[in-house]
Amino acid sequence: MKTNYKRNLVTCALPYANGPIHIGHLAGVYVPADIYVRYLRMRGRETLFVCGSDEHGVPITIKARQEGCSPQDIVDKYHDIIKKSFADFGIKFDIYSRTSSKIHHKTASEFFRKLYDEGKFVVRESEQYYDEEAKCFLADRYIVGTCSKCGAEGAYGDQCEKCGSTLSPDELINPQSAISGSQPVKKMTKHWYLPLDQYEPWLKEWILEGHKEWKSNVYGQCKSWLDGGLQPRAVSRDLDWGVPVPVEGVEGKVLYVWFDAPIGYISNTKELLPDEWEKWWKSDQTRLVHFIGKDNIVFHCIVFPSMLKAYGDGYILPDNVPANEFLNLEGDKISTSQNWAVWLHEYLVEFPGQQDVLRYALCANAPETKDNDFTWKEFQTRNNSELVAIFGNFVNRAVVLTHKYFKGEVPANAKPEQVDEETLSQIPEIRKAIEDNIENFKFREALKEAMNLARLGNKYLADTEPWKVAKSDLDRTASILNVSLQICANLAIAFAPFLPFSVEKLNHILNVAALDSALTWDDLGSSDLFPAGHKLNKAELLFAKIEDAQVEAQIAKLNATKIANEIATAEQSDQEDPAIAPAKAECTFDDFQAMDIRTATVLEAERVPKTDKLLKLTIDTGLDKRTIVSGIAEYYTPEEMVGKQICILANLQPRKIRGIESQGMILMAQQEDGKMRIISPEEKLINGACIG
Ligand code: B3M
Ligand code: ZN
Repeated sequence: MKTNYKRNLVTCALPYANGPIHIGHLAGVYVPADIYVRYLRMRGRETLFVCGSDEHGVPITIKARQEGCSPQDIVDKYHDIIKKSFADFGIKFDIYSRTSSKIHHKTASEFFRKLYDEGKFVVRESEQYYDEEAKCFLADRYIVGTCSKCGAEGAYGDQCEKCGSTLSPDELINPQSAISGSQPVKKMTKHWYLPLDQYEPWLKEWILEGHKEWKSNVYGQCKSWLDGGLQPRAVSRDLDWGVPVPVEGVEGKVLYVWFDAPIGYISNTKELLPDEWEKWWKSDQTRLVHFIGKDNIVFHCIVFPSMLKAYGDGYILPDNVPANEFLNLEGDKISTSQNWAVWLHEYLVEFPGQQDVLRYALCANAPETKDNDFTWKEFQTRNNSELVAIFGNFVNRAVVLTHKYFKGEVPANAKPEQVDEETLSQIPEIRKAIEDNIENFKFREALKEAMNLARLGNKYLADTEPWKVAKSDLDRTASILNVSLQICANLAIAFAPFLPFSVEKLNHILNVAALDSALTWDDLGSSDLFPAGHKLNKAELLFAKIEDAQVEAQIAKLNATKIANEIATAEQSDQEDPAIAPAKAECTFDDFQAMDIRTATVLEAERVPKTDKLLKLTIDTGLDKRTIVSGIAEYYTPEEMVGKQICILANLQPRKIRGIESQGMILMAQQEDGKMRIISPEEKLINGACIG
């Protein structure tokens, strides 16, 4: 592991420009990265902080379709909102650009083309779903159907949001195009693949041997990908939104968003520093660090490094990828579509000027090692019991007392005592602890240490009681306040990476601008930061108490969201399952005759493992014994089904459900409560009796 780098290139995951930013984004990626960068800069280490909007990919086109506008309209709208939120919360990128920029298209296109020319891709033809009405191939997200794992309707071709399973379009029952509603067909298409399998031995060496220091959640995920064996990954898509595949004669194909997005880090650096960008990307003196969320690990640790390795030409690889886990909100997963989130632009309206409170609460509770929960109650407690009661209170007492007894001028340390030395000697230890934690991406611990410095100040005041001493010994009071103000100056340094707005306020109160030189990280631990006679500004409260009514209003707002979601779901299922379904279109006698409807008896029944709704039935049709998988587990137990005579559609095309071939369909009727009942003959009939 190399340690003596000259400069740091820090990147943050490029957020998709299809929605605003919420607390989950901030806690997982942007607050920790910003703390890290502010810290590096305070230490005088040359640092570049790069981010931007990810403006390609299916999430953008889906949003455009939902809102009835163009993808460009969507990214223009959200890019501005996101950029503003970051600026509002003090996330201070050197550049926040976007992947729809010209320079990005050019950079990504050239990147692809070089790999293409050098034969670094493999070409594969495969069958993909195609929408014949809309005349386009369907991205996995654009195919909806019944989840074969849990039976839920409305699952996507890449994921079921109900049970959380990762799916492929082939695992959907009754796949439909989300664009036209038609049934998609399979059609051949050609794509370029990055043969990750070829990079596997190198990746194993580089990560598993070379980067054992990575966070265990990151290392662990990489290890399980590598142990599972890597497959070639398609780097192009049949879509019309993105960076066009730069190959002559190829149309209607773009680079896969996960191919172009990480190149965005490079493009954005180029945009900012057209003449110097290579020093940041192609020098072994640069330390590259990617801050991301856990769902992006494979792309930043495996795919992008393989792309860079394939490209060669001196590109560096990430030295660390400190990914965080997820933040939940009041016990539930944050969800943009369910509006289950705290949006930054809304927070700012409701808690104006209180960005640092959120930065503090999110860092103190950051999901560094496991998923964590944000609650408004905890937010209030963090503010009232820590920021207000510890940090703010200490600073306020020190400054107010200095105004009271010494006209706001730092008094000379006229009468030192041992307790002063004992107190001050702890600051360098706290500094060391903050440094070690930040360098190891343990921002929660680092923040705790900074707060311990404020605790130390409070304890010192409680032990020395200057307000009492002042009655008899002004020299000793002078010393106590001198020490207290030195601690205040140290707090202004220690908290600077975490709470930039409050530290700016504190610096103003302490009149740091009037010092000969600004406070730097190297000053942290010094007990000599203010000369005697240094004039302070007026005392002001650093933090304001958050009242019960404020957090109750937030909780009420979330409850309203929950109720609205429940009503929407209920309405949707009402629409989907009306008690009396509308009449269907006319059919011909031939259509009817074509259906082979018969009686059959259930011989065996069992639940399909890991599903709520599916039963696997073995039935006697009179013609044969066969298997039918049916979504009736919600209405009948396996025991109830065995021995029942039922009606089946016997000549329905067989299809695989959860890997089991289902040969037919059981006839059922829906009741007004939505429950399904099987249709059984009134009296026992022979099996195989034709119904018609
Ligand atoms: N836009 C994904 C995400 O927000 C993505 C990150 C790209 S980083 C190159 O999860
Ligand atoms: Zn499911």
